[in-house]
Amino acid sequence: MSEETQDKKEPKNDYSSSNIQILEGLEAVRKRPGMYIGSTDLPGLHHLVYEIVDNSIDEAMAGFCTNVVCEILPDNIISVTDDGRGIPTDIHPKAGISTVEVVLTKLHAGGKFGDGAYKVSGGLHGVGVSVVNALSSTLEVRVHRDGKQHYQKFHQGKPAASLKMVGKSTLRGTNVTFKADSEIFDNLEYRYDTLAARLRELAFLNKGVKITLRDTRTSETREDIFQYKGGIVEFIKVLTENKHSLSKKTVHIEAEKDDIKVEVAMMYTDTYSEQILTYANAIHTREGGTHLEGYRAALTRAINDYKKKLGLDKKNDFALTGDDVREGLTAIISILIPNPQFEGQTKMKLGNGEVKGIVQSLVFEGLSQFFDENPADAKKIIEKCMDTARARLAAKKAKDLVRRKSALEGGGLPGKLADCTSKDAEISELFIVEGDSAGGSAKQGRDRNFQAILPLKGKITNVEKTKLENILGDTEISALITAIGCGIGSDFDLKKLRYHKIIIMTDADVDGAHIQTLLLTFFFRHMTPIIEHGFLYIARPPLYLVSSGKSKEYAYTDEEKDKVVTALNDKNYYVQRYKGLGEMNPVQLWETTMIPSNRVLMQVSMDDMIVAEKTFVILMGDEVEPRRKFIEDNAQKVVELDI
Ligand code: 1YM
Repeated sequence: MSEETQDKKEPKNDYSSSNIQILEGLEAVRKRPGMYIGSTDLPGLHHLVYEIVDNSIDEAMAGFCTNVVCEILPDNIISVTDDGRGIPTDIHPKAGISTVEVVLTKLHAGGKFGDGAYKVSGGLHGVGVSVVNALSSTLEVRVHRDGKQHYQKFHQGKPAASLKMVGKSTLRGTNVTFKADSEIFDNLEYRYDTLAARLRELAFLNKGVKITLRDTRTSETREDIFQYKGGIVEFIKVLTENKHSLSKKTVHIEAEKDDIKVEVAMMYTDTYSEQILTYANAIHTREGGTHLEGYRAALTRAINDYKKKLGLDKKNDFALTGDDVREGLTAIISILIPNPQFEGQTKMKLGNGEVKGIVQSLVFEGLSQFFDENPADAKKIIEKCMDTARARLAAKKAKDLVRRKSALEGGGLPGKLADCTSKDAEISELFIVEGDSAGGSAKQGRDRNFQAILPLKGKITNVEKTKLENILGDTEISALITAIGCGIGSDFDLKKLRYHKIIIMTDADVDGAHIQTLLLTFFFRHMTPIIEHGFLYIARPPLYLVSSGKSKEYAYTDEEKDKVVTALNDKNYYVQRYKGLGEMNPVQLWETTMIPSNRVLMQVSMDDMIVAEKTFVILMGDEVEPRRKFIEDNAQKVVELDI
């Protein structure tokens, strides 16, 4: 190792106030908050917390901080504390105010910009704490540094007074406490699980850093501590927990080239899906990008090369494709790059062109080395990939060409689909209805201008246990794929989506719940973007009809039914419990479950990909014990479905 690289690894306090560039004021942020934090709904609100936490994580990555505590206090006040160096308190030579005030009031102020170092974590847009300050009704900062404690308070981003020394301190670090401004955000109610998912992810990506999340909004304090000494290798362990791993060892590659740091951890399991999570500067690049491209290319090449090396090429004369080498793969790719460029529809795709080649060569070297050093594991991996390839080739031969045309290439629409007249996807809705009889009612009851009905007969294939090629053999699933219009697998194209609301409508009984889960598993595994974009919904048909004399009222929950009955104040009432959709006539189904002005729809979301992935593996995979435990733990929540 050269002197120079050693120098870089050693944490060094090289801060000098004059490094900070001052850009513009904060008025712009309050005028157009969406430009800076994406939105002013819940994701935007949570983004404020991530911006502050990112500062602490940057400090941890620089080697000066090991503890980050994030608290949700009563009244939805957020407090973030770290044990880093503390934001510098001296007077900034150019601005004539304290550096703390510069950091909190000037856009893009920060020693890390423009000086060649990484902005290691960075948020959705990496906008900085001044944006949080601008969008907070009050924000307080406390800095413990050089034996002193400093304090400053702000309102809507403007200092109430200048930074003051308020006492001595034996501590070191920064605390920021803020309340988001209700003039900007409609809803200030933070979701614990949303914050927990992101903080846990940050803890995996920044190995060793201890991140505590605490919620004291209610008398029952909730707390989680996230700390992973093994970093993304531990992340892989968690992701593959309920699956059968193919090898003992997790592949782990860590390397650097041209100032770009690349870390990869990966493991094969005997499942049929792939799960590759990619990050650039700790931002989850959901749409992939150049790092993913480089990784994929390296993986295919390294595996084919090693197959050749084992002499397996002569016997089986076929090359493994990208799909062959990714089946059953769980992988995390995390890169650090000085100037990340985010592109794509949601700015979640890494665009830096130079990254592809760098990731490709580093991963290729790392993988080849792993195979050489772990020949037993390597052999298992190659054999698994060759099995996949054989299955693919066999399926290809056997595949019914006609079905392929209709399911994959968008031929005619399925016969049992009652399509809507509108061709405008934005207003069109597809109801996936359990059973032909309910399907019939839905067809009669619907508004055919914008509502399409697809009845499903019985249960669809459990896709968790089935290869894609075989899934297409399920006529119900291929009708669904054709109706939706986007194709599937590598052909999937969201632009071809025919309905912006896809609504699952099943009976409120055990079978209905099962069909719902099978459908959710299918969408999660094979049409993830539909869920990510919020196009998937679950209809909530009423559970009861309470009638008394001429009055009829529907109730969607037990509590609602009790309320209705109490409100009636009449002994002569009758409660009908709907067991299935089929018990409702077309008008009732329309009035209660389909008419937009009256119906209850639950939007399917996946805040936490990791929890979602795990839940589907547990519910639909082949391990019985975790499923039993899950159902036991969650029985309370599904009791309503089981009557
Ligand atoms: C709860 C939020 O902001 N911690 C934090 C911020 C900084 C430092 C340490 C820091 C950085 C540097 C030098 C440097 C920041 N400093 C700046 C700036 N926690 C939180 N902890 N000394 C201290 O990067 O060189 C911006 S952030 F610009 F002043 F250096």
